[in-house]
Amino acid sequence: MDLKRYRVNNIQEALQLIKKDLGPEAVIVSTRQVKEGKGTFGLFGKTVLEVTAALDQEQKSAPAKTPPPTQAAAAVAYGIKDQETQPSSNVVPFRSTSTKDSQSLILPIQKDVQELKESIDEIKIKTATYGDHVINQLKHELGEMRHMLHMIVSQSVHHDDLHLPENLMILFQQMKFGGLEEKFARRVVLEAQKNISEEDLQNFSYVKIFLARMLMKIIKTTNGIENIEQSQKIVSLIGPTGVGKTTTAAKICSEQILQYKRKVALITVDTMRIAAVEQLRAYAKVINVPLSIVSDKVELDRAISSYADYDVIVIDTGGCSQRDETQMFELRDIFDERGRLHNILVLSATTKDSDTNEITRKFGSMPLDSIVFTKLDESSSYGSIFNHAIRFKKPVSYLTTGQNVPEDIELATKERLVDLLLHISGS
Ligand SMILES: Nc1nc2c(ncn2[C@@H]2O[C@H](COP(=O)(O)OP(=O)(O)OP(=O)(O)O)[C@@H](O)[C@H]2O)c(=O)[nH]1
Ligand SMILES: [Mg+2]
Repeated sequence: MDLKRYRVNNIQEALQLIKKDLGPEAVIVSTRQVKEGKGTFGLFGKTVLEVTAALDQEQKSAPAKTPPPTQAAAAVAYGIKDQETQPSSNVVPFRSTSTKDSQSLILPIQKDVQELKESIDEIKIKTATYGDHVINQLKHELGEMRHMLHMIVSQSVHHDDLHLPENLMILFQQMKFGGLEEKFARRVVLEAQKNISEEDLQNFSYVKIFLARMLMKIIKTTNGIENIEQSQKIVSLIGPTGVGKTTTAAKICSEQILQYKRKVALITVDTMRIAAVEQLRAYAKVINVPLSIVSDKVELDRAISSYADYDVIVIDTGGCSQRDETQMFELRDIFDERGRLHNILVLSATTKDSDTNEITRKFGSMPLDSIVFTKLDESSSYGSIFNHAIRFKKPVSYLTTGQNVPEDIELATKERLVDLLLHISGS
């Protein structure tokens, strides 16, 4: 067995040298990367490839003999036979022996195995350190959870004026954690306590369904824009910036076309921002509806008149900060109209209650016919929808649940809204 070791820059280089030195029947028995050079402990040396190749003496003397399958496969895999001959300048003398002793073949493999073991040990040490880090993180999070639990328990202790049977107390807590304001949650459970018998109060499902029915009476919905009685439905989407007015306008248009086969037109009063107009133009093209761009009430009236033979007109507006008096004045000038226009206030389910209240109060200076809650997919607490419904008594028309047009919109139904708070379908 002839065995040679080479230090080369790449495998192609090795193949050329092996072919030149040992011939086309040689096989590669091992490869590994090693540091070469003057750096301390070889740390800063260049990394080169160390390739060990072997040629069986019998093969050398009888070149026509087919190598064993594995060697043949290796030879093909490394393409030794296909390489051009090059001068063997990078040969590292190893051991050239003609003995049949297979030790010479085993030795480099043993060395490789040893190195592999060392690498694994190194990885084990690193993993152990990483494990510690993860465990510490988990411990920290566990500590935080314990703290939160403590807060929850101590909060419930503050309800010592609230003497509720266990099932009602659980549902009271659930509604509160779902974002329903405490005073509303209290009112609901106390009313339920008065109306449910002692026996039924022991039945959790019964109590839950009872509360669901109560909440369904509180919240109002419009069945999308089907509540609009006029033969031509004209809806305008108004609201603060970035809540999803334009996306929702496109979704409503699609719903009207696909589900009701109605003739739909789009109008935008967002003339200031080129990008916003382009966004709506792109939607109009995809949905295949005409689009008019208007800047004031006169132009809006003209555009509406031009769509006299359309079943539905959807009007998109530019985002308006409730604190910007000038913007609010301009919007009011156009949409402060009862009867003909159905104004939909678009609110994001991710906006905190206090902001939603302020927004609704400011936009409420115009007639608001319904509310759309967007971005339900980005929220985990839906009690604010009920807080809003209880506080402002405005019906909800649609819910949107993602960015996809037209898919991510649904009619707001009482069942769905109550389910968001009480998780009835999941129980
Ligand atoms: N996750 C999620 N994103 C939404 C939803 N509705 C709209 N968006 C995204 O919210 C962003 C703003 O949506 P727009 O429709 O442009 O909002 P807008 O109210 O018209 O914004 P302005 O005209 O700038 O005031 C976009 O990235 C939308 O894809 C929804 O239901 N869920
Ligand atoms: Mg917009």
